[in-house]
Amino acid sequence: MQSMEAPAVELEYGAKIVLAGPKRAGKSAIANVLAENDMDVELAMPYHATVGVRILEFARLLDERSSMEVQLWDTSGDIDAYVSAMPVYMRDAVGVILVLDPAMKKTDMDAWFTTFVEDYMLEDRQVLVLLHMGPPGTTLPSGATPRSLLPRRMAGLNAIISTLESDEARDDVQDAFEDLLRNVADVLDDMQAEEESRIIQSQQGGA
Ligand SMILES: Nc1nc2c(ncn2[C@@H]2O[C@H](COP(=O)(O)OP(=O)(O)OP(=O)(O)O)[C@@H](O)[C@H]2O)c(=O)[nH]1
Ligand SMILES: [Mg+2]
Repeated sequence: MQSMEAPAVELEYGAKIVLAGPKRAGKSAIANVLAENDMDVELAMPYHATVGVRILEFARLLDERSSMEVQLWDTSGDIDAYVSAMPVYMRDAVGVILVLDPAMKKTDMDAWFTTFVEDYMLEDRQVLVLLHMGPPGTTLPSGATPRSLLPRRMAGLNAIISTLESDEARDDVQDAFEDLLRNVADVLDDMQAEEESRIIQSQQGGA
């Protein structure tokens, strides 16, 4: 049956977003939640290391007039095994979700940031950090915040302490993801505006 009031989406963005972080960090579990966009994802699944990369495609509404076709690249945390494939994973990526263990050393967090953000010259607003607690039992120092857990140069990034254990916790992950997508849409707008002004300048230069 056709709805009389189909939402009038005027703007459709497309974006490649890469999920990166160590083995067993929870990337694939998070990817499943984001792609399904519902609460019924099976969590108690046995761990299966991702081989290479798994690509999930889905659409998300950003606001009442724009939507985004998301291509989510759920990469293997075994970066030593796939080091030669990394440029392919990152090519044309406009957003990165770093899934890190909040208990890992700050220097290790920093290395993930270098490899997936700095080396590809992404801006802070193109990054979301999930300090992922994963299964129950993980404990953090009392009063820990993303700011206190992250190394200094990552302290200004959008970051949350995440788990998929409750509806509320999953909602927080979804909200943070949607904030990332809106930031990515802004970046795509800026890139297009730059491209347009470059074309205008080159036309004026050629006149
Ligand atoms: N209970 C529970 N289990 C989780 C949560 N997040 C991840 N897991 C489980 O932790 C294990 C590892 O998670 P994965 O998502 O497979 O880890 P990954 O980062 O994709 O690992 P690689 O593919 O090897 O890089 C899996 O068994 C998940 O089901 C969570 O919030 N709660
Ligand atoms: Mg995986």
